[in-house]
Amino acid sequence: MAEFGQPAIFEEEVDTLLIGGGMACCGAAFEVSRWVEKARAEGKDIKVKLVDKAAMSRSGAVAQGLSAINTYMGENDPADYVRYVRGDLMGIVREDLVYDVGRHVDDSVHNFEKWGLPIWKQSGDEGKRLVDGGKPVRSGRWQIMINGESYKWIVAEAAKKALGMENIEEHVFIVRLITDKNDPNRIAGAAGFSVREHRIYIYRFKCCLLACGGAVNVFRPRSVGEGLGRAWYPVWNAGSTYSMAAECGAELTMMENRFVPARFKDGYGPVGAWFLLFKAKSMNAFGEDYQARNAGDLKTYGYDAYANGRKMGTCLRNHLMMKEMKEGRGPIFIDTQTAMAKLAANMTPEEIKHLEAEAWEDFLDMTIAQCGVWAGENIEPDKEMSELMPTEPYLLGSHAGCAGLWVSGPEDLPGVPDYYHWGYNRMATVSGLFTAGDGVGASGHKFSSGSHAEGRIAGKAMVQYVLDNMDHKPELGRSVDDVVEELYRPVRNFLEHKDYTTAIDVNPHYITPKMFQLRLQKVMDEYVAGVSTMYQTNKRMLELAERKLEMLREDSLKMRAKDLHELLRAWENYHRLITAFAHMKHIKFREETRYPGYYYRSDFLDIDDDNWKCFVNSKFDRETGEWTLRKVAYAQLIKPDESEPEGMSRLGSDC
Ligand code: SFD
Ligand code: AMP
Repeated sequence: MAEFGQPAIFEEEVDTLLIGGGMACCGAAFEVSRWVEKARAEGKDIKVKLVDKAAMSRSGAVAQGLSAINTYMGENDPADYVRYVRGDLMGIVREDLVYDVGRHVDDSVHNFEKWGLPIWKQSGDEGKRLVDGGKPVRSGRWQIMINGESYKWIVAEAAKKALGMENIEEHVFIVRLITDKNDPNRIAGAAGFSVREHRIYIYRFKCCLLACGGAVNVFRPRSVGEGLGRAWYPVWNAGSTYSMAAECGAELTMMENRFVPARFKDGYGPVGAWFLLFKAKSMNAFGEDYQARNAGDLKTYGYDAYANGRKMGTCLRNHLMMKEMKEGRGPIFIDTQTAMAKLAANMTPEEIKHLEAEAWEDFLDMTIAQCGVWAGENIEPDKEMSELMPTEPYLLGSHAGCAGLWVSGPEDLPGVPDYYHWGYNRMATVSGLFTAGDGVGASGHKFSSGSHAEGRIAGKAMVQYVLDNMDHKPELGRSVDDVVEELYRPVRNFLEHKDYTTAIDVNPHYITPKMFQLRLQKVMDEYVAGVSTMYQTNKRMLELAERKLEMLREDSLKMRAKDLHELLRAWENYHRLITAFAHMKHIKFREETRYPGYYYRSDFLDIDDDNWKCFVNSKFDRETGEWTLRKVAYAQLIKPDESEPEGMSRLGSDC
């Protein structure tokens, strides 16, 4: 029987492996199964497997549910969606990828409804599905409201049915991708371990989908003590996508980008429904409209959008809020009670009761802790305002951010430059390595629905890859012994040295995963534009960060694992470290402040379109530890709208 320190080894060969069980992988599972069935009918057998570090029904960012689907086209043109995403992300996005999501996303949403997700309908259309012309309740131009506590459960159930539980391995954490023995630029396998039993899993495959979400807890969070598990994005998204891709040589893009959401303070409750549906206003400590007050500030950045009455992108909204806080006019409040009173003005008592229930349900559906804060602090949203706060930074590619992998796009769009398309759709620069959702860079604002749709896009392309490479036999570029040795190093560190001291956590021979994480977060927070410097950094600070991160990388070999839980934490933190490196290197390379309100290069405070209206891509060499960065030209595929004033294409967040 396997025991701690001597795990059982399970080896398996499949045609394609889906790594992760979130929105993207659920989409891929659903789509792959359709094409596998078709291939089977033609006499070709394709074996698919999915591995998730958690239980799929409640894994990933949608674990707690959501209250809105933020990307649904409906009556909108995908070209306008591209304009919106481009504006929100300050002008630099892969418009081919964004358009591709826009034209496919609605089919995913229609399927969610078919599988049982309740989608709010306008009065008169209750019970009428979207596909049958039912009109959704829109909170914004792109967002629709749902009763989404069980959203993930519903989407996962469809994925499980499509794949079959015998092809799904839950509670397996993938640590490493392995390239092919005969071609270092081709993917051949992945290695991970069970977080429940003493087992190591080694998979060989022709291609894989790496969709392990974004990166949380890279920065010191605002939460402290027992609250440490509280963050806005899911703490179990540990940067696995970016680090595993980087370590097998895949090119990353826009890793300087991050998302700093404005959230209800301490509970991290999202603001979308409150601003868009309930039409709440935010204000400074003195009840002033700080957005109007600071509008002139946008002009100094070269942005006169707000002055012209257009709505601005997410980071600029943050900028106005941060300026207010820096200059001592905080805290920022969101006026929930006035918003509710206005909505209730013409309502019956019964309708008002329903409105109050919706106000709570918004958070009960997706961020339960916010209700805990309200209850704990005696805040009733219809009677009292709540504080808003910009959170610690997160790295992600699917929400209002665009960090991720550089991938090949669709081939059928006009005007797409060659360097946007070199292979299968959503394939990275390493052959056979695909990604989706938070994994795809330079293409944000997909949200839950777009991530599912993108998983489907990747899934379809992956089946084609398998069919085109039917005779290929993957061979691992490393021996299984070598991989096992590496994965269980933290366990060995513990077993070899645990008796050296009497206090289990204090030992000169090892570092606990928790200590490692705190060290990483301190460096990132204090030098790489975290909350403690109000999101500011400069070249010198970044140089110091690099030195400290380099030392942390040396010490990563000393991480200990006293049980399987710590083994998981050790590798999650290693993934965070490599992700942190990428973020720091990219911020250092881009000598401008492209995203005021997300971070500031205080030595280059301007937005410098002449030199930096381009992508930044990077590659990591695992052997030497070297990062190589380069600029890649941005191509505008969708022309600015005639209604957009000149220079506005990079701006308008027309929600
Ligand atoms: O309110 C490994 N999101 C919202 N999307 C919407 O459409 N509407 C909203 O209302 C949104 N809001 C929101 C959102 C997220 C959160 C946390 C909150 C509120 C509180 C965003 C979406 O959820 C997000 O865009 C998608 O979920 C992204 O999909 P994907 O597939 O890229 O990531 P995932 O779902 O987190 O899944 C990751 C999976 O990987 C697994 N995993 N498995 C094996 N080995 C490893 N090493 C692994 N590492 C991770 C995970 O278990 C998971 O299955 S609002 O704020 O706007
Ligand atoms: P959030 O709840 O902040 O994650 O936002 C959900 C959706 O609403 C996203 O599409 C946001 O871009 C959008 N959104 C949130 N707040 C605002 C706002 N004040 N103005 C315009 N759009 C917003």
